[in-house]
Amino acid sequence: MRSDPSGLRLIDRVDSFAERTALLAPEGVFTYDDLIRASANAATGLLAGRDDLAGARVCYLVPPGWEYTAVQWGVWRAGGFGVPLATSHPEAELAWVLDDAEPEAVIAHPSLAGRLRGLTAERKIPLLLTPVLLRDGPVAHFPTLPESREALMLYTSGTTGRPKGVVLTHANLRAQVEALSEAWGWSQDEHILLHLPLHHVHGIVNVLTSALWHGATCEILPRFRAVDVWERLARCEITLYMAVPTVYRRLIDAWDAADPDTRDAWSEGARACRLMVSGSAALPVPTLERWEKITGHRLLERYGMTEIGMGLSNPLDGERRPGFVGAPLPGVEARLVDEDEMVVEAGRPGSIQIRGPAVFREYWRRPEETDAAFTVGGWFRTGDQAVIEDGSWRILGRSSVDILKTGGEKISALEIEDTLRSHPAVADCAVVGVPDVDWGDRVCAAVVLRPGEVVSGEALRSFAKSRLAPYKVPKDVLLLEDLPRNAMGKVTKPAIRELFSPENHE
Ligand code: MLC
Ligand code: AMP
Repeated sequence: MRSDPSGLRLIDRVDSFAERTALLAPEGVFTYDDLIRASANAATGLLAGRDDLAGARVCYLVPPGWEYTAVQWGVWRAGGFGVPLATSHPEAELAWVLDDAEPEAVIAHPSLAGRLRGLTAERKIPLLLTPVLLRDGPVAHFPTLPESREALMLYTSGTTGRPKGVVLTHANLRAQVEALSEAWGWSQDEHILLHLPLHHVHGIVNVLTSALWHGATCEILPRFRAVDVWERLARCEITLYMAVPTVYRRLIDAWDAADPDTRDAWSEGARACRLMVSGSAALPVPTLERWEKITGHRLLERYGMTEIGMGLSNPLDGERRPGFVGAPLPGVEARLVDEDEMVVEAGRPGSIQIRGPAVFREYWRRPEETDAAFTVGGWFRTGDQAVIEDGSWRILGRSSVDILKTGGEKISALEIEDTLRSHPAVADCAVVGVPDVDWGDRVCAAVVLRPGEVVSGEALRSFAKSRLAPYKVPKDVLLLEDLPRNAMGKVTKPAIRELFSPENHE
């Protein structure tokens, strides 16, 4: 079906498994040939007579599934730079990405287009709908692309300001997928279940792109529901499963709530899986132990980051120590350094730095932040702390108290504080992550109102909800007379965290 080599290995490999099933999606069942055909239609529409999009950004807001995948490949085949938008984001977050990425076009699924119509019209950006873009027709010739071409821009929160775009090239994606292929023993016979959001490396690279690279089958659920996942596992077809710790905990809760026969069927299905992986946040040891009891699987925990893909992983074969994330993946150089950026002595904690072909190129249009993120020798400063014990790495946490992880989503406390401070009744506020068995960090806000103002915590949550992604909205808001400060007048976040501990909180 395909006419030209693309220069992109992911696409050119398809010839050897064109007839195989690529996706079991909410929209139906699709082969690799179908994917080539649909993505050719999308690429033709995007090119609109040109030879190459030459790295122009194309944003897409499409629910996880067949159309999402066809659009992503279409953007790549046309030489475009894909910017997936998050289906959970309100207009204000989408506007931020549009203004930062400056796409030449935005693609939307009709069910989500309403959120983009006003935004694209104001900015005079064409809005293309998937049914039109994917419609069959004569297809163009596509450019042969260098692997250095930008492939994906994924937005990530940092300590400074609003989310920034992480630029990943096709070479980065290939390095990420190849590392996981070798380490986790991927094959064409794999059948992986996917319900993770498709604006992050976890869902896009570790699950979807890895499956498509191998000619395997990716089964996509429209969203996460614990019972749906168990029912799919119970059919004993799924060979690979990857999720964040919050999801494993939800699955355990659903198993506990089920009747004994159902539990047996679910456990048996999970046992039929070849490998189950956890990552994106620390896996609590009790969750690992309980999961092993229920399914017989000791979860393979790995450590990664949007900027680096996956860095460290427990072994496929061999000991997976609870609370540890293993060792560097193939092709990944990793080291621990002290505050002077000297490599620490064996057994001492330090900051994780990563180097290798999987590491991102730059933060989009932020040369200073990019420079600050890398050492002279090209090591990326992750901002995470770890220690190596008996050859295995243990993550100790982040250097900054202002970066939180809730349900696998990284968020900036400062961004949420800025949003709350933009409320006319708010004089000051501080956002903290309170340790939580379900979310990892539970996002909580302490707020001081301006004199004479009366606003409820719930009203402040609604205000935040209209401006921020739902996972950034504080779960608890505490109204205070003043924020706890140290002798220097600086807000003390540990003291604020204490205020949210159960004994201090009605
Ligand atoms: C949803 N909510 C969250 C949340 N997700 N709140 C905090 N943290 C989250 N992660 C909000 C909802 O909007 C809702 O708000 C309320 O919490 C309850 O929602 P829910 O229905 O219980 O949540 P659900 O939609 O089921 O989502 C939970 C989840 C999801 C865990 C399935 O968050 C998820 O898929 N997380 C994975 C994220 C991920 O892929 N991260 C990888 C990043 S890449 P309200 O107000 O309506 O009640 C990376 C690198 C690496 O980290 O190493 O992989
Ligand atoms: P993100 O920027 O969303 O890609 O999130 C990356 C961050 O998630 C890392 O910098 C870590 O802080 C955290 N993380 C990912 N995997 C793990 C893990 N297995 N254990 C602890 N933290 C993790």
